Amino acid sequence: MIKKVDHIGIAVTSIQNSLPFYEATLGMKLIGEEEVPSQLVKVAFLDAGNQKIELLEPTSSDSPVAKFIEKRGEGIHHVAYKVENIAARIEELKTQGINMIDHTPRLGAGGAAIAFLHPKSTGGTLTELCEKKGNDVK
Ligand code: CMX
Repeated sequence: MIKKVDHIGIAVTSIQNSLPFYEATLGMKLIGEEEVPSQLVKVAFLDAGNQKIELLEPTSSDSPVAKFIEKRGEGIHHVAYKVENIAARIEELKTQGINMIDHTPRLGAGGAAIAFLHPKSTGGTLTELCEKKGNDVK
C-alpha cells in the first residue's frame, strides 16, 4: 500500500521564525511556501532528501494545527505516506475498520490528493495518505 514516507508535518507557531533552524542549521533547501485555506494553514516544504519536511503554521485559531499547538505545543503533527490510487486505498482501510477523517480524497498542498486517518485508529499518530502525480520532492 505505502510507497514511501512523503513528508513529516511539523506544527509551528511561525514558519518565519522556524525556517532558520531547518535552512541554516540543518542545511535543508526550501522548496516552497503556500497557503492551504481549506485547512486554515500556511505551509513550507523543505527538501529532506527522499522525503520532505512540512512546516505547518495556523492561519486561524480554528485551525486544527492551532488546536494541536494549544494542547500539545509545537512539534511533530503528522506523518504522510505516498500512495497510488488513493481512493482505493481509503476503501481498503475502511474495510479494515480504520476511522478515516476523510472518506474521499481532498486537495492538499502542492495539488496533492490527500486523506487523513484518525489518530485514535493508528496508535496515536495522525496519518495522511498523499497521492501526487509526477516525481518526488518538488
Ligand atoms: N496527532 C495525534 N493526536 C492528535 C492530533 C495529532 N495531530 N490532533 C489531535 N489529536 C488527538 C488529541 O490529542 C485528542 O486526544 P485525547 O482525546 O486523548 O485528548 C484527540 O485527538 C481529539 O483531539 P481534539 O483536540 O479534540 O481535536 P479534534 O477531535 O477536533 O480534531 C483531528 C482532531 C485529528 C480529527 C483534526 O485535527 C483533524 O481533522 N486533522 C486532520 C486535518 C489536519 O490536521 N489538517 C492540517 C494539516 C493540513 C496539511 O497538511 O495540508
